[in-house]
Amino acid sequence: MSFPATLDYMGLNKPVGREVSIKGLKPSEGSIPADVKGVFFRAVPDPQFEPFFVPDTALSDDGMISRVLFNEDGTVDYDIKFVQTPRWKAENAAGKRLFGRYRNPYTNDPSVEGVEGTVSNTTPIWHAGTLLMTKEDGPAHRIDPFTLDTIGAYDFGGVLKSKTMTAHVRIDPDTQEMFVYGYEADGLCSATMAYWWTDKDGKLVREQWFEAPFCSLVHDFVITEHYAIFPLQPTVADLGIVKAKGAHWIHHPELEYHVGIMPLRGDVKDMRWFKGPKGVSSFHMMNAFETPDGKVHMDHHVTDTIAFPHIRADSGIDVPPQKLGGGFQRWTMDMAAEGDGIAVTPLGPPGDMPRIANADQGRAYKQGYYCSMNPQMMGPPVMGGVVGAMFSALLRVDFQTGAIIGYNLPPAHGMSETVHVDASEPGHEGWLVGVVDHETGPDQYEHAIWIWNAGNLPAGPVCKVPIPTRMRPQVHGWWVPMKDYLAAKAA
Ligand code: V55
Ligand code: FE
Repeated sequence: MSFPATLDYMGLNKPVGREVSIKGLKPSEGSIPADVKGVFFRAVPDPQFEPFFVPDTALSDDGMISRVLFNEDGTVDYDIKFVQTPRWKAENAAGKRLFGRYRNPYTNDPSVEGVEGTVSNTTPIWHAGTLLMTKEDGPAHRIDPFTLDTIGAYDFGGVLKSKTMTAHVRIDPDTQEMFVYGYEADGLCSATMAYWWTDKDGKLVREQWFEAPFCSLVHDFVITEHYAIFPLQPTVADLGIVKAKGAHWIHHPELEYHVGIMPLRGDVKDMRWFKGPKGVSSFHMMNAFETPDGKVHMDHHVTDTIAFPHIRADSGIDVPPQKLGGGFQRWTMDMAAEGDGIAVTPLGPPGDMPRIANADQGRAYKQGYYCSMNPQMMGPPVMGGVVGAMFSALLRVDFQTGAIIGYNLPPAHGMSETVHVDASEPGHEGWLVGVVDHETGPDQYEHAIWIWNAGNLPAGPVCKVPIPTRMRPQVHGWWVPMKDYLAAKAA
């Protein structure tokens, strides 16, 4: 197969496409903390076949579900399999790519008309013993957590009406209810959004639809104790453009970032829309919380314009990656006052892939973690991943002191998003577990799982477990403690 010579398919992003199973791995340095027993599920995009619409984007690569199992005996097992979506099956049977441009059915091979086109490549979600692979443009696909085989599209027991489900859900730490949404809920480029939640057992409680101010790329959302918050970046889908075989997303520098806020278990008719700065973008929210003065605060990673180079190109926005401004920001919306303004407070340097302890979801919190770039990097970043460059630093934000300190990866190292693992020891912040890639030579990579003490990142990793196979960069991950994993097995 010959993939195009673009960053989407070169270097670390070179397609691997191999299902592997490796058992009994051991640390090369340090030892695995006793708290780290369970499963690190990872979503890894990897294309089966080369695209015929060029340039394509890594966002369209087929989803693979990867499992890093931290066994009771201190060994680690590594497995990865393709998510067998209808699209994967159709293309596998044809022996070639049939779907064209990113989320543009008008560029597909006619043989796949009506075939679901999602690749489920973004986040593995675990709730109530059910494992899902998700992507925001279609239904989730249910995965057997033990065989990693695909069970099929998931519609919450036949009741969900939305045609799409986000890759970013939120789980209330007190009730274990799962809060979910979908955009383009009733069809391509529609501004209709769906919002639903389930009880702790995964049973859908209520699904509602509402009209958003525009069809936005709503990649993540966030909850507080009493509110659901929908962040609509000014990145817009237009059916006319898509029908003309154009881009799904056009970023609009003149349009305000909109934030919709409604009661968490309430009615969509009570949605209130706030307006932030024009033309800015953000994909991931670290957290949100309320203060007694009636304000809602949302912490997220903002860029001055859209972070994806292909969307900038399609939107006629000429900003090279190194000129992309932005930072970690707190946006505050006043629910006790009239008006639609948003107050912006800078919190820290640019980055992405925020993580918090599950118990802090939606509550005032003391610390959070995210990936960033090493400011003293010697040499270029390791190229790879969906935006083209891997992260090279892991930061801890202390919200009480405002201090942000962390750990810089050595030169020629890059990392994907971590997962947070709780500690049993009271007062211990827990652990961060992630994959680190080392570029050992031109087109040569070594990969390992690294584990950090979340409360002491500058000390460096406490443990490294080499994974002796070529790994493609991950998007998001999910941690499942061993007792939850085994309970699902018994079910
Ligand atoms: C993102 C990722 C996607 C996607 C849309 O990280 C946005 C943002 C991996 O797929 O389809
Ligand atoms: Fe995401």
